[in-house]
Amino acid sequence: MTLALATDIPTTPQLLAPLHKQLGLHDDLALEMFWHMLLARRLDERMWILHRQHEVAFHISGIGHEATQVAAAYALKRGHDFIFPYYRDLCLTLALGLTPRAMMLAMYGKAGEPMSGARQMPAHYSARALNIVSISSPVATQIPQASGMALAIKYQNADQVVMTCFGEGSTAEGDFHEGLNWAGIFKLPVIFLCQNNQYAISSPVEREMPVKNVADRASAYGMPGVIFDGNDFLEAYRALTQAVARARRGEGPTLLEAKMYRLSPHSSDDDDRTYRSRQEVEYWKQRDPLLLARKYCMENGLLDDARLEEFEQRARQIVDDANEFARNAPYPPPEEALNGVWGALPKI
Ligand SMILES: Cc1ncc(C[n+]2csc(CCOP(=O)(O)OP(=O)(O)O)c2C)c(N)n1
Ligand SMILES: [Mg+2]
Repeated sequence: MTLALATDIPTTPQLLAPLHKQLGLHDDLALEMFWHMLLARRLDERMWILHRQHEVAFHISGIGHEATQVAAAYALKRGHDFIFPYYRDLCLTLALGLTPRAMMLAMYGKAGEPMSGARQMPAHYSARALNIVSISSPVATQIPQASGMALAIKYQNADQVVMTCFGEGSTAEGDFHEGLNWAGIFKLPVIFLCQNNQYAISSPVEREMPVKNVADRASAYGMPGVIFDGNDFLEAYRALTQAVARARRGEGPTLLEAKMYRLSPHSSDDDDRTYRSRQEVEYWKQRDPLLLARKYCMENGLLDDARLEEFEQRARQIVDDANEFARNAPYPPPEEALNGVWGALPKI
């Protein structure tokens, strides 16, 4: 009898099914999640390039947030549940069904932009048919709105849930505390998803709050606070599906805190070299959620080099198409500027 070397003995994780299967995701769904992360990244990168080429005026990026966002999209019932997103939710809203053409039309401020008729800034994602509710630019305003929607759902005995997203800096706003307080008192079916990317523009997290974790605040509002690795799309999916299930069972709200890192500057108007070192950014690039998801898919036989190349080419075609479409679209006629603002133009 030959004794197996210690290194030949399968470890416990190897004996178990791959994590995506443990979480109830079949291979195609896990790969589809990776695909949305990849497409979101390539679209986001193109937006940066367009800004640097002076083609568009402004970009605010979701690079580094893709794992948590794709997990959020897959944890919800699309077109049924309600989402109150924030400006970094490119991957979330894309995975929920907002099109790259719509996003590019918003970048260029062109006619036909379906979210606001090109009146809002880019990244103010919304889609009535997908129950993605329009955001306002003041941070955290979406939080009490989400609680209000959840109260309406509870009142009507519907089985929908509500999710809202925000950064950790926004948890210093009164709106955050009021929104969570209400949700806690009335045990509302709402998930508060904090995407803690460690900065609020140039302020590091230690200057934003006196506690270590946003999740620590949950107990003040009578709800669980759950921390997870926001760079890992499957750990994110685990946390999100649990919170969604809890809300759907009528057990009330959850405050989720996804720990991650903002890999890009705050926006196209920000130079992050003035407040954080390149070494720090390089360190976090090792935890880039897209790279981690790619590694997982490769190691678990969901993806190979040929399929990855196919995905890259498809993403490039979709991004090129959206870009050309928006570049060639006309601007809205000036006389439409006040449509949807005034019931009837005031007589002057
Ligand atoms: C009420 C309000 N105050 C300030 C701003 C300016 N502002 C826009 S984004 C931002 C940072 C928010 O940081 P965080 O909530 O952590 O989100 P992140 O941008 O890091 O994703 C600030 C201060 C704003 N839009 N609204
Ligand atoms: Mg932040």
